Amino acid sequence: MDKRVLVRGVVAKALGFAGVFWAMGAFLFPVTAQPVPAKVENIPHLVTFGNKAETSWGDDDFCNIFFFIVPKSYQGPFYIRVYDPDIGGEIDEINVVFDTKTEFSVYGGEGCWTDDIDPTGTFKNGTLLAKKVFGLSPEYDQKWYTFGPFNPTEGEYAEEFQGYIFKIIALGVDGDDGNLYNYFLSSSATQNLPIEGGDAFTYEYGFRLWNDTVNISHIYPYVDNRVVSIKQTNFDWDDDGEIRTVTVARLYQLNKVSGEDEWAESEFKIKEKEKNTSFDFQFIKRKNPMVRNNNVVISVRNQYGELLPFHTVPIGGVPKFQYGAAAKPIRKKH
Ligand SMILES: [Ca+2]
Ligand SMILES: [Ca+2]
Ligand SMILES: [Ca+2]
Ligand SMILES: [Ca+2]
Repeated sequence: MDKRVLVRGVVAKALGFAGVFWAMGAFLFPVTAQPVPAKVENIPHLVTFGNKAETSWGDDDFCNIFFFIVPKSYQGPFYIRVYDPDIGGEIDEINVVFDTKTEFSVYGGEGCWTDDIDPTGTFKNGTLLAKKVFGLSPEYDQKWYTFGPFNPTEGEYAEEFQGYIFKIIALGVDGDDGNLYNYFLSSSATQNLPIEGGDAFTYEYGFRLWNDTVNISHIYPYVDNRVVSIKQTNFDWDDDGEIRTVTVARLYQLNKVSGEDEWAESEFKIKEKEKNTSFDFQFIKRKNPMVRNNNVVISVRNQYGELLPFHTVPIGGVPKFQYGAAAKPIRKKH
């Protein structure tokens, strides 16, 4: 059984009648996780800078790693498409002149996920399936480049996701400009056609915020039942507005926010109700003066120091604070 269906089932049971309707929503309104960032995240673009950039531009390590899950029920070829893979023209962030190169590489096989969960590790484990370096190239400006076709079984099989995992790494290999881009997991080489049950996740999320104060971006770490406490880390938030944590048991909580080229950390204990749910980190920009071109890097670790995954579509759905939940005593297990 699909893990998120299982999770929904458990949560629905806990919520009773209302929860059953909420859980049914998964089947009535299937969500697609294939655009990365996903619609529910409301993030304009991912961002990776060239390795000669100052980290004050908002990228701590010039690397973004995403994992895609192709469900075992899907047997056709599939593609990983990259929007605006070039560094130049529209969308991208210039530093004097565009002179940056980004290497996109796709991995499958044993270890592509299980050996590379921490972005400070080697991160190129697994079998290299495809690679391409992009620079200033108008032919890819605001266009899609397609990696593939790939066969799902070329991925690393993960029982817990009932699917095959693939990894794509965006690495700044030269220059000092910002490459902004998006991904799509597609069943077509020429269009964005979602794969039913497909999913994507990352452990360290490097992205661009909107250049307006109306849009709120979100990311959704999944907190499983082993998690006792988490540490949320943000890099180069530039003293923009607020980073809020919303959960089933928190109306909202403010996180410590970072300034220019620095890290900030907030640690908090997980409540019983929050186990096996997704958290909603909300990025609410300051209205005046507005911070433009704000790039930020976010990660979350549990009490063991393990990174928690951000699924582009939250497992169990977007968490909503449940009024009255906080007033109920927590039943202790003996
Ligand atoms: Ca430059
Ligand atoms: Ca471009
Ligand atoms: Ca780009
Ligand atoms: Ca920033």
